[in-house]
Amino acid sequence: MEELDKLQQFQQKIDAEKKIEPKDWMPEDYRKHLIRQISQHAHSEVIGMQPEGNWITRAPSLRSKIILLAKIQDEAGHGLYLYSAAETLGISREEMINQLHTGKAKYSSIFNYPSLTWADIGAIGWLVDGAAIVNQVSLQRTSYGPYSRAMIKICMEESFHQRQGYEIMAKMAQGTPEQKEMAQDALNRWWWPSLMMFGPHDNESAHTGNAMKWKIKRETNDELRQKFIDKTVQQAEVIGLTIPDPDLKWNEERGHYDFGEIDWEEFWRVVNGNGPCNKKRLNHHKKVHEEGRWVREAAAAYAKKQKNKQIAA
Ligand code: BYC
Repeated sequence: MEELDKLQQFQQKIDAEKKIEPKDWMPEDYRKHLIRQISQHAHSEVIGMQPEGNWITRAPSLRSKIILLAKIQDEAGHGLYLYSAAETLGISREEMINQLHTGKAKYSSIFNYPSLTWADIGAIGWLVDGAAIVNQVSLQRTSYGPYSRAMIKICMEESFHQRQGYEIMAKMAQGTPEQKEMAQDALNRWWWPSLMMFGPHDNESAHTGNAMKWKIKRETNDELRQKFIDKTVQQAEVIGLTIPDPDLKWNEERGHYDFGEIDWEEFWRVVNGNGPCNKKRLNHHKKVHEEGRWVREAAAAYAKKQKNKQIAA
């Protein structure tokens, strides 16, 4: 009875749009659901640094190099906020990283595609960060306080990232025929994987039911995907690029763009570890994590020393 009362009060709080904070009572399934989603979100930010890092040394100007470096540093920061938000739910950073390394925790499918040309850096900023913004603006209203607050800060930085990418694409689309072709090729390769970032169709999405009930997610996968498409089609038109979907058409009645079917076989193949770069991304993370062990140990030893000094004083 007591548990039922607590559950009822919890749901009432959610329904009244009140935030759940770390020390509040919450059902175990809510806690687990959040740990899964927030930690996977954190892993995505950190793994997402790899395809972009590939171009730091080859950025075409000092200005573009500085901007790219700042953007990648932001992604690391986003990962850290999110790991901290997940830690408030009672899981350690070590355990989360372990789940990533053993394949128990996923990260966004999008980062398993290679960044082949400089235009890919444009496409990642424009489309991948653009999709992330649509998803994360919605998550600013998520029911868990620390996650919601992290999203507010992250979204401010993401909008700068999206512009960085769009600027690259706009410049290349207005450049030489070869540059325009490169921009179009990047759009062709990144368009469909960007749509996949929003996850499976609602009727195939195992977690959406609970996520909507608990207001962890405020809009469904399909609703967010549609928002992203509606917003992005015109941006492509403005810079003279063509979205690679012959079925893309404005639907006056629905007030939305209709679009072609996503290749769900490809989506699940990538999600399940068999995309073009899955093994490379994970192996790189494992290697660098191991190489950084001494830094973590040194930082922990220093913190302990400082604390002991403070106690002694
Ligand atoms: N990739 O029931 P569903 C960024 C999994 S990074 C891989 O619909 P849910 C950026 C899903 O986890 C952006 N896996 O799940 C960084 C579940 O498997 P598990 C990252 C996917 O959670 C650097 C299963 O499929 N953003 O911004 O209700 C540079 C069933 O799915 C994917 C976030 O993480 C996928 N695309 O909905 C640039 C946002 N889709 O967990 C940019 C936060 C689904 O049972 N996360 N799966 O093993 C979310 O909003 C939701 O978790 C999702 C999925 C919409 C992703």
